[in-house]
Amino acid sequence: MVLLGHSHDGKTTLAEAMLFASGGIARMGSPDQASAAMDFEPEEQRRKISINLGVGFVEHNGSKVNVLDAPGFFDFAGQVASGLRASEGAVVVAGPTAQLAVGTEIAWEQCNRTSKPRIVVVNKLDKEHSDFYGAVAAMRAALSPRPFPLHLPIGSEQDFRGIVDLLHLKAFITAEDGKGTEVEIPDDMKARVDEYRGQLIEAAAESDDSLLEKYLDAGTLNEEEIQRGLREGILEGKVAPVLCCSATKLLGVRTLLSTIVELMPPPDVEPDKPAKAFVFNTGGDQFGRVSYFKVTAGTVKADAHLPNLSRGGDERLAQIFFPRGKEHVAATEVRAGDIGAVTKLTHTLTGDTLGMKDGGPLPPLDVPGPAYSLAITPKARGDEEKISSGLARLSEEDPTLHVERNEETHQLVISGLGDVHLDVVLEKLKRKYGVEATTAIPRVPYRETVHGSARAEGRHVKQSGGHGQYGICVIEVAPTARGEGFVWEDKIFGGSIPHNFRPSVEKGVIDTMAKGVVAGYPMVDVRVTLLDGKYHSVDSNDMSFQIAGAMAIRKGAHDAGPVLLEPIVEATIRVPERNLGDIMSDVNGRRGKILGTEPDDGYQYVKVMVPESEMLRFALDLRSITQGRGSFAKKFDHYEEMPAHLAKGIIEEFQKQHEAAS
Ligand SMILES: Nc1nc2c(ncn2[C@@H]2O[C@H](COP(=O)(O)OP(=O)(O)OP(=O)(O)O)[C@@H](O)[C@H]2O)c(=O)[nH]1
Ligand SMILES: [Mg+2]
Repeated sequence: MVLLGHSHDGKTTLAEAMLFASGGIARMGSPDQASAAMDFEPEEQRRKISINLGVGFVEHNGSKVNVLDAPGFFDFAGQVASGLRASEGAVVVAGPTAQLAVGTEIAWEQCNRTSKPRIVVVNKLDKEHSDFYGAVAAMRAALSPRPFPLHLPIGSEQDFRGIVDLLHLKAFITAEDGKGTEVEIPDDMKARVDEYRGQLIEAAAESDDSLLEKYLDAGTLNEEEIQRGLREGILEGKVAPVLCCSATKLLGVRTLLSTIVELMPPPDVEPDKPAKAFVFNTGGDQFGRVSYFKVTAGTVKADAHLPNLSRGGDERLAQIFFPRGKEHVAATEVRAGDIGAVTKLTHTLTGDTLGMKDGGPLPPLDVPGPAYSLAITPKARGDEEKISSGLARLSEEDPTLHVERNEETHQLVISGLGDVHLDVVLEKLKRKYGVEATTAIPRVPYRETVHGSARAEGRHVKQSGGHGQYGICVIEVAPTARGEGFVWEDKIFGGSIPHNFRPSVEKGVIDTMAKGVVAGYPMVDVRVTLLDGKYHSVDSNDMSFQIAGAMAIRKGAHDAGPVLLEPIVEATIRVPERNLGDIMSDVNGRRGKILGTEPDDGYQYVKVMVPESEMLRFALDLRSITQGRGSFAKKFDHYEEMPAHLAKGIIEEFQKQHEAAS
């Protein structure tokens, strides 16, 4: 079971309560006190949010329930993907007010997209101004499938003290230790109980044709039938019952576990096949790297040797265990449908399949693509190696972290889902690999070219005393078609420069262009024609003509009207329909072009072409425009001439720095 929902709605606290209520942990910790089992990493404890997927389990009524605590913060959506992949169903944890949170909406969508059965828990019902019925109404107004209550709260706010179970028509008052005592359904709730039980029976009936017939005939269903209908409806994703709870007061926690055992589908597994396991996440702790796996077939035994079906090689699973937060509960075997973990695999990464050679690997993990990038440099000189190896390790553990050395800008660039994600990466670099780094907005790999053509002479003559230097060349600089690169033409008539020195001129031109002529970016799409020159039978040499070539291209490019080309990316942005107008004007403000839009169930896909330089902070702005509902993917498309006034700024800036440096 994976706990999903908006940040701060209480998933980690609820996981803690589930562990405590079922005796898995001796004391009830809290994310506020840095003592929650699921939030054990320092980066989580400092921020008081979950960053990694917490993995644990509880035993309840003779069944084992795996509890995965996903982070609600958008930057850690990769961990949500891991959690969804490893679980049969989701518990959507919602806040206790009529204000529907974006995170609840997103969790809903994730369940729909991955066809996960779900139940909903309205948490924090002990809080002042909490409003169970308002929360349910807000969800019913916005979400599909429409949720409906399975439990109703007895009392509200500080007086919230128990639960009416509409399926079994029972009421419980909960003591401080979370144990319930059965009581009569309070008189003043009877009308409500009737109303919501009616809704529940209807929902159960609608999930099965034979039940619907019976319901239409008899006007009601018996308890067994309701239960069967609910199970089927939940499994098919058509039904989403709502429960009530206060995680901090241990209220509704046992009833939640009972409901999971009773109504949520058991894992769909093949116990008799050869062992196969999917590594859905990788973490680290004092014992080294921990690989979390879900067994999809057969049984994984301690000390097993399993081939890695995704990247080859064998792994020995020396010690396997059931994780409970950072605690390792030793295991001798992990059966199909269950979750286990193992330390010190040698080359297996998140998303890999381990298994006997029977069929291929399972489909890889579906994580969001990179949205936000920063250039990273070590604070201390000489830490370059440390930083690259640390980042390599971290990106192996986190498939949403990408590391790349940009060959054009010579920067080391890290990309992830947002600024907080990359902040956490920096903290981990420091804590685990002892290296501190600074970041900056990445340089955009502009390129230089020329607009018109010009003739220029390069003259390198030094003949005062000793061995002289002599090289003079005349070239013409002109633009080529976009993408044609560099074209060299030799049109010297006669022998004004001997054949052996002409390649020297070309080399001088090419080397200078590679370094950039006007703004420090490589010059491309230029045709250089060697027209004329002079040489000296004693003083001319290779170097003199290289220098002459360099001088000529600098002057020629300058006179031919230098321009900058900028990379243009094609992006597909997904936004809620109501944000379409805002996004269109935002894209216009980024000098972008809208290529088209396509509706998708309340959302719009907007395809755009935008200069890369305008997209550097887009992930953050998109998030604030859509409150986190929007997402996008981009890829490089082509280079385009940059507007003159913008190019001028960059060229002048470079010249200024260059003068200051020389
Ligand atoms: N009053 C009250 N407070 C609660 C309850 N459950 C959680 N909280 C508090 O809500 C805050 C957030 O709780 P968390 O469990 O960290 O929330 P989360 O959903 O895990 O948040 P993320 O990890 O950021 O997604 C903490 O201060 C908890 O003490 C509850 O039932 N009642
Ligand atoms: Mg949490």
